[in-house]
Amino acid sequence: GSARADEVLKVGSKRFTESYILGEILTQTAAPVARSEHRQGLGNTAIVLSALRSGAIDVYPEYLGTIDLEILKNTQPTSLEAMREQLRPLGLGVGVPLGFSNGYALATRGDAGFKTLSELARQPGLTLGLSHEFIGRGDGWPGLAARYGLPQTPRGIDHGIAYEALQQKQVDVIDIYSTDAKIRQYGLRVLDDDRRYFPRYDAVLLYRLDLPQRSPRAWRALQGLEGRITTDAMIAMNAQAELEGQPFTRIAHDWLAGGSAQP
Ligand code: PBE
Repeated sequence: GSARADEVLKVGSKRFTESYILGEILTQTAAPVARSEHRQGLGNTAIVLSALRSGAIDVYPEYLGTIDLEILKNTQPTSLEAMREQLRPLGLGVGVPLGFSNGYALATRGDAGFKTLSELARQPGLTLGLSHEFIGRGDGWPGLAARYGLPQTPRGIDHGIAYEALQQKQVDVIDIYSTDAKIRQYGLRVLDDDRRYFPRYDAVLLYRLDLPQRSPRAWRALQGLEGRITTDAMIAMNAQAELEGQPFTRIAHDWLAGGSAQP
């Protein structure tokens, strides 16, 4: 629109609903001060990360546990300061916590009859339908199965159809993202991580360290998002996309319009 021509911001996102919405929020936030564009739904973590490292994008929304255990391959939860040290040689920075977290968990239909991940170890006949990325990740299935002694062999399933497959009893357990709108919609039971396997997945910005100098006004605009998105607001935006079919651009626009009116 009326963007100033001298600054550029290339935003990326991963291929799931929330990432598209957050990518739009970043893009629209910088639009008054930069030529900002959104490279939407580029792929999984590895693909979006390589786009960031190559300079195809400047920034994307990521999650602390993902940076720690998947990107940096740490085997123990690491402090934010230590993650910064590890990211610096890659030319990357992490910051601007957005205000909510979106973690992994496993869930069943509401009437399945158990409450904890430990109980899954005694249910070898259950069918697990887990998203492809989760099955392969260091913070995903292999470590989870080891921690809880889970005997099942999971089936790979696209997260976009997981809730429907669970509802239709094609599978008995799925991995969920804690801000998914369909958890409540379908009345699912999110299993308690009683052995504390999963880390925190606070939403943050992962960015190229050259961005703040190269596009300072765009960067300042993005910094203004710190702490602004509550868990409830994120779930509501995910619901607008997944349950109401609203376009990501409008969801982001509406949140920015309402968000800036709030104290
Ligand atoms: N998630 C849930 C994260 C990890 C936990 C899908 C939001 C991600 O890496 O995208």
